[in-house]
Amino acid sequence: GRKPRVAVVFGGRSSEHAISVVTAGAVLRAIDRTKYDVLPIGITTDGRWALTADEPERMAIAGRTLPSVADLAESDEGSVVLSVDPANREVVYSEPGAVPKALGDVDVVFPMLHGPYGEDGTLQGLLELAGVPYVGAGVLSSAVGQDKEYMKRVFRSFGLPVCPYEVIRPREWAQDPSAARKKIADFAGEHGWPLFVKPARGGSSMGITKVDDLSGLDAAIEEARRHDPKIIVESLLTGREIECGVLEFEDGPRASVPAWIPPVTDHDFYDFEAKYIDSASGVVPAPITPEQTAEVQRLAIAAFEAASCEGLVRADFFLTDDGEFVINEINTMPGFTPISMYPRMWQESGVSYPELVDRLIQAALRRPTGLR
Ligand code: G1L
Repeated sequence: GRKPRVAVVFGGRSSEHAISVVTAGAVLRAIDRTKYDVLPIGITTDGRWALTADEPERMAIAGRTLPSVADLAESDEGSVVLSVDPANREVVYSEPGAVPKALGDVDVVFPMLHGPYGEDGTLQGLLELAGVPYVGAGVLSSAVGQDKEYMKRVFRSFGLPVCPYEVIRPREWAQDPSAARKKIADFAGEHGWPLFVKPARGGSSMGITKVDDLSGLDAAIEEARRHDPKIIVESLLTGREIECGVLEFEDGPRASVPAWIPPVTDHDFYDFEAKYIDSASGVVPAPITPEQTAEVQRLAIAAFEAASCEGLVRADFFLTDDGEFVINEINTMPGFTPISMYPRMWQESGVSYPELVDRLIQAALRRPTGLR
């Protein structure tokens, strides 16, 4: 029969636009063209959907130039609008004001967008409405994975160990900042300084400040609130950062060989660039005992199940100095270039990058649409 058609959706209205383009290039290169047809669909930084050339070699960093969908768009204007017709799952293409023309069916979408409107469940909801299967996390797990508060609530309710935290909601800060300040001071009194002040939602590490005492608190809250009006305060855990990949196989989720992320010297913590670009610094397999490996793999699969994940997740932990694992967060759309931690952990577990991409597409194709 005909080959399944995979639409790779990438770019988007995010500061990580170029990372998404580079990663989509690697995925396009890895997809087995004897098995699948591909339809690359870019989203420009101003939110327009555009068909792009199937030319992964143009989707790399060239000298000092970052790739962008605007440069790849096949339309001169870059003003192509795409939608999926729910009646027949057909991708519809139209210049604004022109008669839409059909591009043919799409069997599965590979979403590769960072942050709001891509990673948070909204694109996943659009695809649910259209009845098109897609790779990776669904609406609920995507949304849980984007909200550090609800992530902790879900993990805690499933018996997973989480670090102490406190939340300042938008209205609390707007109506009584001194009460909010006191809440955090009391938290520090109980759990000690320093604290991390973070935007509660949004995947990247931007807007995060380490605070050593009360004098730095207001500036850190204001900085986090520039990214998200809801903020979360967490106590600093001393110990080692350990990550573990989970991948859905035919018979259910399996955990990868874990990795150790050594502390970075020139950054205060494992930040944005470190996460996506310098991930070569991660050590795979993590230098931990076989018992600790088994334990973190068990916890990673438990986190995947607790958040009702599908396809894949990267689960990030602290291994405290007293030998206890604490789950820090899950990432439903982890860094995904061939040198990123998630693909490297699976490589070390015997799953190559092309096999990983194929397994994700197969898992999406197996999945029923609608309630599951
Ligand atoms: F679809 C998957 F497999 F779930 C998937 C999608 C996107 C995994 C990883 C990613 N990652 C990215 O798109 C990105 C890190 C390049 C930007 Cl969010």
